[in-house]
Amino acid sequence: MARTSAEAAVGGYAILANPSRRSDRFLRGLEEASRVTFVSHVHPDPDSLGSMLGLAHLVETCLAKPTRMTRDGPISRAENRAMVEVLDIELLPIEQLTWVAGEAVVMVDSQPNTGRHNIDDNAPLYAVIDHHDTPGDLDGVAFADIRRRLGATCSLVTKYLMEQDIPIPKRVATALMYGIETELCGYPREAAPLDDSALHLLYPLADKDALAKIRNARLPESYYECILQALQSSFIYDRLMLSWIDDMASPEHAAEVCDFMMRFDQVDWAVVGGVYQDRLILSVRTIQPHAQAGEMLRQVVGRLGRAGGHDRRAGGSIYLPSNAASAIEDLQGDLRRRFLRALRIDEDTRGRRLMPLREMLQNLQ
Ligand SMILES: [Mn+2]
Repeated sequence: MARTSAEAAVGGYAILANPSRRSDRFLRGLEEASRVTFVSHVHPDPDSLGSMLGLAHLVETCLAKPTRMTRDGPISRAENRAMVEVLDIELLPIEQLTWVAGEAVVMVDSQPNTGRHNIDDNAPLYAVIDHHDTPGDLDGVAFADIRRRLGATCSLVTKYLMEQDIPIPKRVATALMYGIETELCGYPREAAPLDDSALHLLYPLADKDALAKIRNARLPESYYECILQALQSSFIYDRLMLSWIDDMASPEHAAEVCDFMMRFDQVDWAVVGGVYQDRLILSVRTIQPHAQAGEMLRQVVGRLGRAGGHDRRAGGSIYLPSNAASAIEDLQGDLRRRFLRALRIDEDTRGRRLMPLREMLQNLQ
């Protein structure tokens, strides 16, 4: 049955009986495309990778068009690298892209002009499919499907595949499932019923051995260096813990460390700021529901840089004109005041070290 609908689609409008379905409208707009290229945000995560892979499968199966998947910047998180390797996902670096006549670009898991892309402005952007709170510039985009309540873009892509009733290969199911899992199976959990129904569909189809390899990816030495630095620099202000890392080997370390720090049972908010090249990378987590962490971080960062995210997770980056220790300390002080103000914590609150200095010194002996 599934094969019939795929064949029918290649022939034209046969399956487009219900024009209100988003997946029908999405595919209809691509019928004249010569090729479809998928792009996502910088340092693509499993939700971006799974969404690109799922939609490429949809377009190849239903429209028999050639597709390309891309990566914007390096993939640094150990699990994400393992995902690309284990599932053998071919990604074209975004700076190598050139466009052919009639090409259509589909952006997943982010929106244009949010400061999360290096794609050139002339890209023939046809569609944006996303679930972030961070609003982007959708002017002139023919197809947009933005669902802010959804835990993962991969859930939306799974729904498109279900609507078109095409078989989902093991590799695609594994990528989609891992994409959803990483976005919502941790804690804090931000999930909608569609996320759960997508997981329910994908679980029996997914390659469990591949998932185990990805989930248990081995970690580089730099991860432990960052954890140590964060532990030594952490200060607690009421229900907020702030941690700094001087020098990170990868921009993802801020988020990895923040996931770890958020589990501390005495705070509701964890903020990690780490220097990566000429930027301070910020990561925020909260256990409070409906906290609008993305909006909070956007306010805190303001004109200093870019930020965005979800209810309980957010990230941002600030350009550093100088890597001098004093310049970074000044910025850290400024950000500390801004975070305290944003969370309505008394600005005169004296921070308490997570690890008392005396103990740190004693441990060295
Ligand atoms: Mn996502």
